[in-house]
Amino acid sequence: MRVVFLSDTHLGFDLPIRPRVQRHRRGERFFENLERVLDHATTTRADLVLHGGDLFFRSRVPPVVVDRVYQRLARFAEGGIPLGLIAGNHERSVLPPSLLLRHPNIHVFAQASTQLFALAGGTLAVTGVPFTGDRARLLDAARGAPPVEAHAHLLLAHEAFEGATVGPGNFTFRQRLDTVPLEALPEHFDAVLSGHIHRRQVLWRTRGDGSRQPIVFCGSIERTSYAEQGEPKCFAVIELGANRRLRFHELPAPPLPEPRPARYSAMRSRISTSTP
Ligand SMILES: [Mn+2]
Repeated sequence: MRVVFLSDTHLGFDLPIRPRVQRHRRGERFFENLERVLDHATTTRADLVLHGGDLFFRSRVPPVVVDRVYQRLARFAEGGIPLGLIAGNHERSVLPPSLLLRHPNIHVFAQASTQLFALAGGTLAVTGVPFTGDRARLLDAARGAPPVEAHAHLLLAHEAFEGATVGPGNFTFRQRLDTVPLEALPEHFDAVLSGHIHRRQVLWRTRGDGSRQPIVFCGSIERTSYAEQGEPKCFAVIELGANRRLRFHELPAPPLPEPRPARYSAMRSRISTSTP
């Protein structure tokens, strides 16, 4: 079973419908990298694609952007590869509704729930939990998932987990109410796949029997801020079954342009002219 995992696509970011200021816009780059991930899934005949939330850049998205994204996802699903989605914090835990999401190959985890996917390599149970921002709620949802017979089990989430790092100063999430402690995770999940953390990384939790459970963050598909400047942007491919493997695939993401000095000097002259 081969699962393509992408997250934090933030579609619609820097893509104004009627721009008031003419400048270089980065919005199309996010769509281009989404295209690259879907192409990879199609050409390698992946068994399943999972999206870890923050599909869009915010909760109220222009309908033209919603339609563009959902039409693309429906066209992908038409190719026969199932697609599972959860909402992130940027969607305030709910994806904008649309008839396009009713495609039989698209599964939205609208609430915390478990979906069984019958794939060529076996059955895969995915427990999807939309963004909670609350470690107790996430753990309740993950633990409360009814036991399902399957060849493999995945937890799909959009949260911060203990030990995850972000930003140039390597800020580390620890002991916060919105941060999930690894040792409390149910042990039966073969892997946890999570969005939310924009830096790609893997955390490892050691189970009671000594085996290791990966918590995989594939990261965002493009830079959303300077905090992501030095990082590779990726999606992940997870192989389950006899040969387990995890691989990150890098996406093109040129460094963000440095802030223009012109703005700085304009600011300085404004200060000096306002001085009596
Ligand atoms: Mn995000």
